[in-house]
Amino acid sequence: MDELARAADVIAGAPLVALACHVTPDGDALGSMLAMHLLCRSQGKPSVASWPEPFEVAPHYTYLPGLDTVTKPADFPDAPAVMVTFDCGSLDRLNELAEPAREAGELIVVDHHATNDNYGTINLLDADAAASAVMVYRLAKHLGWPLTRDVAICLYTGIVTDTGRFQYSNTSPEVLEMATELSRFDLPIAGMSRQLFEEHRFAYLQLVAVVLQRAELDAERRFVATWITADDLERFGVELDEAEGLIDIVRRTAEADVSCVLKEAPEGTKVSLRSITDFDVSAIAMRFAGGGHRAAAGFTDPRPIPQVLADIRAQIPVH
Ligand SMILES: [Mn+2]
Repeated sequence: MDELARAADVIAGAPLVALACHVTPDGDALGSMLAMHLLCRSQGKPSVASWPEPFEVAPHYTYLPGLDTVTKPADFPDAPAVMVTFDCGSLDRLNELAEPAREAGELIVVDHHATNDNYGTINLLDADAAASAVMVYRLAKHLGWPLTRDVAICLYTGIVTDTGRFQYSNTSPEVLEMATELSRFDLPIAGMSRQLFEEHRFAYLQLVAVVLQRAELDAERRFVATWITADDLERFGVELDEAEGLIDIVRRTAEADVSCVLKEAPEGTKVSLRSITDFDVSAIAMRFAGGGHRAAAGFTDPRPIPQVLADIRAQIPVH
């Protein structure tokens, strides 16, 4: 039996399905997990859904259906019979929920990261899938579980965020056909787009001005980088996860092929990398115990920003 059929069998037979996604979840992590949570509920199947502390949702994602039914990580089952993880390339991205994952009877990994290390008992992986939400969509079809409008909102959020509004190279016929089907559920597309991609607090926009002003362009390497310190966040009254989309502004630099944003976080320096050529930024992220895709990757390093930036720069060849 293939992995999709095995996953569907295990989920269909589970008394309770414990769902989790990676720490500081993005639109695809939350969207794919909540879609499965709502699908379970629509089938009368008990499920819990959670992610590691900080147990918060970035302002872009607060409209997602199902957020009122999620479970704090402290209340997550210790040893679930069936657990499913979403958009999570390795166990360490689950922080405190990695322990229940290790203890789970069956661990189904639903993911599309090329760097996924196959940590499940069933690994539903497709590096060519545009989003983890695509994998959930396939799983729902295989289960024969009909979509609902709320499920469609969650799945659409996963694909529209991971394809950069259907603009990145992962925008395949499959994902566009999926969007077509989802759009039949009378989705609030304009409202979601505004909240996901357009809207920011004025304080954040002022922080962006400072951060762009200090950006460094290394013309020889075609590399652009900037950073946000804890002082910046305090000065402007901005939360770290509000700055998630900063890389999408920095990577617009015409003179750069590789772009980088570094953020000072309590656990160290959080790094986002993007590439618009064949240069594989996930290879850099892997050197620093991170992961991702060829075109988009990241990692966290305990050292301060200047040292981390110097090490990243050294990995990028001079043209
Ligand atoms: Mn994803």
